[in-house]
Amino acid sequence: MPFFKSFKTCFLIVAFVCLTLNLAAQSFMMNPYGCKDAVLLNGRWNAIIDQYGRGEAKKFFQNRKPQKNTEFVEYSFDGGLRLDVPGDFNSQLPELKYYEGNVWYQRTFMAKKDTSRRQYLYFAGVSYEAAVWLNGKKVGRHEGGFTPFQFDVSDQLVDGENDLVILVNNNRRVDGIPAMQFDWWNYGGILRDVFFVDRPRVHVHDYKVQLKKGFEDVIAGYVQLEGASSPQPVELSVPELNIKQQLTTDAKGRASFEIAAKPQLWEPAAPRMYQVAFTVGSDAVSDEIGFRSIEVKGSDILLNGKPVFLKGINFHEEIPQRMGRAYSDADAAMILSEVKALGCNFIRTAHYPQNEHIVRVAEKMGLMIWEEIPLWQGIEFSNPVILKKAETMLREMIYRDKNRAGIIIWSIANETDPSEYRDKVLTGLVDMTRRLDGTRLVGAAFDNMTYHKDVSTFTLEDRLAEAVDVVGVNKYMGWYMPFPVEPEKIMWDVAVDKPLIMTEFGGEALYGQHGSKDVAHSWSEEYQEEIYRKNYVMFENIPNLRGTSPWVLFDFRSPYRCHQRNQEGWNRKGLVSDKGQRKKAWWVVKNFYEAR
Ligand code: GCB
Repeated sequence: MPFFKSFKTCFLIVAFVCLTLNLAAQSFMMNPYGCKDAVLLNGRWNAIIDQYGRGEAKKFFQNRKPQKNTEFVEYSFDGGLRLDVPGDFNSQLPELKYYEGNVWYQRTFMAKKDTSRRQYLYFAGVSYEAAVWLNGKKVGRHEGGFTPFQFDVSDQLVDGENDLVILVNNNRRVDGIPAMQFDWWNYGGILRDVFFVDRPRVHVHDYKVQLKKGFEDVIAGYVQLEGASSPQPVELSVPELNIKQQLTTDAKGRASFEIAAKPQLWEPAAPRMYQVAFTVGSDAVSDEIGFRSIEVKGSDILLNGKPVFLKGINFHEEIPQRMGRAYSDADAAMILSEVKALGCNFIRTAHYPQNEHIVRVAEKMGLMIWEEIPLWQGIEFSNPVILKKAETMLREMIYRDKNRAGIIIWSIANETDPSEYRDKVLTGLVDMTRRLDGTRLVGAAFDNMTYHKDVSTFTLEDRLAEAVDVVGVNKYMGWYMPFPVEPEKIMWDVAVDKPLIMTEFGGEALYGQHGSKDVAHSWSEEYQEEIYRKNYVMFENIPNLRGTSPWVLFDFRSPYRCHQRNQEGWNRKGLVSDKGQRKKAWWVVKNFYEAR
């Protein structure tokens, strides 16, 4: 059929174009935070709101100024809106609160043109799509709001003042990840740090330093140089372990190593970290790295060979009091101090890779981490573009955080419905995760359990559950599903040969609202408190329960939540209100964790 043929051809072309465009963002450097040649470009940037998306046709990226008397230019970055970077744009102006669309950002920065070096622009996270121009020339684009990307701009850079323009678009899209609907605010903008990095031509691009799988006394990994066309000497040092190792890279700039060492192992009670540095010529990058092992044995999770119960909590990358995205060390400290106060040793950074400040501060506080890509409900798995995008996001997440001892579980999805396409995509992602990093566990969160009334038992039939190491279960007993019988009578027969983590449970309450513990629509602290009490009773009947992670730490903003009196655009399942007040249920959770 000619139509089919041309449709197919057309589809292939579109897929190819999408792919090549995405490749414009190169593999990003490991850890600009530890690189002495990285300069932050954070601050107040000029901005233009481009609601109808006319800026590309009008060439905003040229940032032109009129050159003669007869000329005018119908846009200007100067003298108008200014936005903070990092930071979402929605929380910076009342009229941008609900905005989804194009925003142009512009700033200048000074640089020295030096062809003996390489210069990069590194973006820690822009939501959802970014296109970048330097001095009027396009350097590339990137899709996906929660992982870094970078461009080598050595060729476009000029001596002196450089003009940088970014087009950010946060429209939701059917073939996006996440897609058209999700239960959190669609914050757009340059959400995370931006760096200009000016490094020697030969420099450290990537490295991995972790315990060798199966050994607690061997540190293994690799270093990958950029710009090396012949073998190079690289020094690896870990002073507190008396390691000073001279490595020699191969013709491709790579050196692998295995070093006998006896590091004190990282664990929640003593999150020991070591200074690690790689030096090649005048280039150096340093990191703080912890060493630990994580594995599954039967239904147990073993941390450093010992069974561990994950006392967790979920949260979004949001500062509720500021009604905006979290982006700094100070934000991380605010969120995570509340996590620690609750008695947790585990967090689930729902539902996407959160910024590196959060991951690193959590790790230093001794928190184990479940990190997830934003494959959240409603994904069009039959669209082949989805697989490519998901693979890219997964690769970028694992790549960025592979040195973090705190990360123990890579999660590939949250609440997806089984289907031929979904099973194929997600089991493929499980395999890919294991190929990319065989040292951590693979998980996913499921909400498709079946309740069998006759035997008061939950089961789960899902091929994906068979594929993962750890099964996460989201079940809102007492909220979306009333308890059918007393909680102590409900049995769980879900993936019993594996560890099960109750990755989400809870219910909504408006802080300060009091009412009956038996009436859901009282939205009261008492009802929420009772939900937790009952769930903890039910949990006694989950033989393979190895962790719990209530939904959620703070009330968070969400367009899903339209109850004008009790929600007002907030998901009220927080144990803590948007103003930072602890609800009654907070204490029930705390007591549960203290007793463990
Ligand atoms: C879920 C989702 C989470 C929602 C939550 C809720 O199952 O995973 O993203 O926010 O339920 O509050 O309904």
